[in-house]
Amino acid sequence: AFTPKNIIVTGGCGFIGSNFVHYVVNNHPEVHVTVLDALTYAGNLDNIKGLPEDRVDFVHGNICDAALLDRIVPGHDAIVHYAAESHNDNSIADPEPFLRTNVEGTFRLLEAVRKFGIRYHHISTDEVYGDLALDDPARFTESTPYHPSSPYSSTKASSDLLVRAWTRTYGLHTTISNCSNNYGPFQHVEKFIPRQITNILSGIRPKLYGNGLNVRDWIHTDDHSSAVWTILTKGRLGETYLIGADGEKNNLDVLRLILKQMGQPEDAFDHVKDRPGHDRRYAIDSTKLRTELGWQPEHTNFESGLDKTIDWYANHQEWWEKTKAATEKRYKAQGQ
Ligand code: NAD
Ligand code: TDX
Repeated sequence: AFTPKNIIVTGGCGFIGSNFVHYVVNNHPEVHVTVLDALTYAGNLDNIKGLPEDRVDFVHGNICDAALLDRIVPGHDAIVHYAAESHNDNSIADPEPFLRTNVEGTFRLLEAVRKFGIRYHHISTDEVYGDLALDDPARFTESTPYHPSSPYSSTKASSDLLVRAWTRTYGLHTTISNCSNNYGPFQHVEKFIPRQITNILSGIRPKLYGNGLNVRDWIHTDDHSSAVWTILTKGRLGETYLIGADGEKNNLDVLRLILKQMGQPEDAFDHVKDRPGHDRRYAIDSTKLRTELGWQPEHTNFESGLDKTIDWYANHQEWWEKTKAATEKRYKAQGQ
């Protein structure tokens, strides 16, 4: 097994990256974390506030900055790469930053990994596989062909392919994980679940795209973190692992659950314009990760996980209200 002591977490001030930093601090006392984050609209330093100063350093910078990487990478034994432009709707409105951060940024990190010879774990998404029909019994596996639909998912697919090519050509020590939809604390209010919760808390009706029958495979972000840690330390080099917790649900059912848990009538929402190219269904088969590395999800009760997430947003109004109005303004301009 690989025993990292000093890791760089890119995007550690975003949703999933900051949850991973908390996870490492809480579960692996021997590890020091350097967070590298550009603090875009999606990054928030408060997400890692209060963590012990001797365990976590913060570097404010861009993963596309090769000179910065040359300065900070030496002395670390691994990079766990979360930083990305992550929102499909934004990628449809303005794809360019997705090319920069997701493709060029990954390229810069791979070049630094090549130069300094350290371990690299690449965080990716199930969206690289495109979508499945609602009535298809199939789920994605590590051998499903790449077939991305959106500007976002095509740049994530591109970055995965760079990792594979750099691994084969230059012999880099890498692993890749492709995870399904995450939920939990610190998720930006542009995303489906936090948007609807904070809409209700703000007196705005929730907004459902299209007929709401699209299926997402939900996993709690803490289970994503434990899976990434397992792959980083025990994964076979050069391999890809799919991460999922058998959490398929359609958007309408998730929204009805949010409404119910927040004491609203089940029809108290608006149907709005559908997302162009909207993927129908994602579903992950995580057999490889479970059988080869012995990983299991712990937070598999979606109703209780959702309940805690609703409480978190209700108790952290000051965390989200700064970005709420601007986010809703952007959606309104798109008819969503
Ligand atoms: P997020 O948008 O919440 O956070 C992204 C973070 O990256 C922010 O802190 C931002 O400031 C930082 N960042 C963006 N561009 C940067 C740059 N050029 N240089 C340095 N930092 C930069 O994203 P998230 O939802 O936490 O997703 C994290 C990763 O997980 C992404 O790679 C995403 O593709 C992947 N992923 C997300 C999900 C999901 O459900 N959200 C599922 C599977 C995979
Ligand atoms: O207001 C909304 N109404 C709505 O019906 C929003 C914001 C979304 N939706 C739908 C679209 C999707 O079918 O809800 C579903 C989930 O939407 P998002 O939260 O935008 O997530 P998704 O597009 O599925 O992508 C997410 O999971 C995979 C992350 O944002 C990606 O970063 C990750 O790769």
